[in-house]
Amino acid sequence: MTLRIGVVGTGQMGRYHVERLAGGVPDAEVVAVSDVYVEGAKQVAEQVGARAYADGHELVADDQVEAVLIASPGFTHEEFTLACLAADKPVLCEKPLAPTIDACLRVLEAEAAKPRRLIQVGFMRRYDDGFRAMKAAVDEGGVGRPLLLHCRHRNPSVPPGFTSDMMITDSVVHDIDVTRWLLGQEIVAATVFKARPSSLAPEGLQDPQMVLLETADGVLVDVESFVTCQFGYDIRYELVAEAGTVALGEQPGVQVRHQGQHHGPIPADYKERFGAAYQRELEEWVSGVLRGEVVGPSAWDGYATTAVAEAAVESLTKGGRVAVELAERPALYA
Ligand code: ISE
Repeated sequence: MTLRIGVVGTGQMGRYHVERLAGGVPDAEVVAVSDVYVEGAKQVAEQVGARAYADGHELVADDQVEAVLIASPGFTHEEFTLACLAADKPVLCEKPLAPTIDACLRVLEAEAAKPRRLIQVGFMRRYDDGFRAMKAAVDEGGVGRPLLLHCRHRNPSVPPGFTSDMMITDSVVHDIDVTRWLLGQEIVAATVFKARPSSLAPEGLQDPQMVLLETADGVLVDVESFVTCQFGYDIRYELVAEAGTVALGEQPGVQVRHQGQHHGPIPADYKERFGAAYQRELEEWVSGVLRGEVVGPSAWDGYATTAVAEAAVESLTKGGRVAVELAERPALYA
């Protein structure tokens, strides 16, 4: 059985997903793509033998499309997820679910009225072997109750136009989701501290930032977001618990010791570091939809992450600690 998929957005992430879906995800077929830059959509469509649309709503309405992957800009995610809900079509929406709390709540309200979940949000770290092993170690309980979580989220560089706010809404959102997923708790406050900006960062970019998150049970999480670190894509976590620690990424890849030196690889970017996670995310989404279920990160996870990100941006902008107050969790996401 094959799942016929439409991909909205043929920019960098959309093309990345189309290549994976068409090139190696079992039981997946890309039958349509869309982009407001329709020439770009046509190029991608021709490569995989799909139809091309300028309007994502026409793609969602296409009766050959059974499921949708949204990889268009974040400000369009609300309209396209709502269109998929109206058409009763399962949808994998790249993060963020939507850029604002209000937009996320509108999507939640629409999905909560459905008999089953249709939305999955693209928090792909949950599909990474390292993060899954980290969660297994925490859940096994041998190290005791978590107390602190140290996160290092470093990019070597960012594209032109990347803003200080985007360091949170585009980058730190992954650490916010991992924190909620790893610890099984909501985040109740965010405080952002500004370091001395790197002289190698674009003019005006507040880089690095330290984001301090507080969870409902009192675990403190510090996230270093440094998006112009130059040396590579460096993701490192250390969870500190009552009787031990669980660490990830301290020495990525194979370490070579030779002639009194040791060295190892550092990924160049997030696609290299999380390529296998993106692959598993797509494989598990497709197989789940073919079984009639959507079990990955939910619209609630997308909403809660956007709520924390909004609080962090407010702290970045105005200073101080900003509390996070979530709406009541609908039964659909119990
Ligand atoms: C990018 O969009 C990602 O999703 C990467 O995981 C993150 O590290 C990067 O900072 C974002 O720009």
